[in-house]
Amino acid sequence: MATTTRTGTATREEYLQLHRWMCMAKALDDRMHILVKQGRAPFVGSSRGHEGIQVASTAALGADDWLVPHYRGLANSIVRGLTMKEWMLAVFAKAADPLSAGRNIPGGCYSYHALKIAPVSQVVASWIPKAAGIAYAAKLRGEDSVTLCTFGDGATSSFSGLIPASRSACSMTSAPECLP
Ligand SMILES: Cc1ncc(C[n+]2csc(CCOP(=O)(O)OP(=O)(O)O)c2C)c(N)n1
Repeated sequence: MATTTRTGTATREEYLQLHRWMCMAKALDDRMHILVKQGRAPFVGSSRGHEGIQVASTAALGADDWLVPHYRGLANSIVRGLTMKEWMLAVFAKAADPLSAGRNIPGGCYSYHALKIAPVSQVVASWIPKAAGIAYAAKLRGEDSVTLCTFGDGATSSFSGLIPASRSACSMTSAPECLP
């Protein structure tokens, strides 16, 4: 769903949908914390407190755009179409898990090609050059798409070189990458 924050241009139903996505992410994240405390899930890369910005930024994408999210990007993925059931199939490492067929770190590392969610990594900032590459590939193919890449503030400092390199790659090539 492409939407906008300008007053009067989104419908009531669109605003409600944004709220539903935020509530869904919060509920799923809360459940992950419970499962980890119970020893039933090994890990949670919590998205707590990020729901608003993740939902708002991802809702502005269209179906042809790519998402290259932070490992805390559960709400980003929910807006792209990830369901609670699919997430839990990954958490419990089931073969039907569409993210990685039960083979990846649940709650941290995954990808979902059909939803245009590029592989998520725990290696801080490592996905930023990947996003620049996806954006550049789209430009070379003449596609009218953008790539949304998200990360934490820590990724902007100690591990960098990657961000300036990705930014200058995008500016030199005019690749349509969005680094919020
Ligand atoms: C290259 C690398 N160095 C160190 C770590 C260990 N580590 C995991 S999370 C994290 C903090 C990252 O901070 P930030 O980018 O702000 O994201 P946050 O998790 O706080 O949302 C660190 C240093 C890592 N995963 N990858």
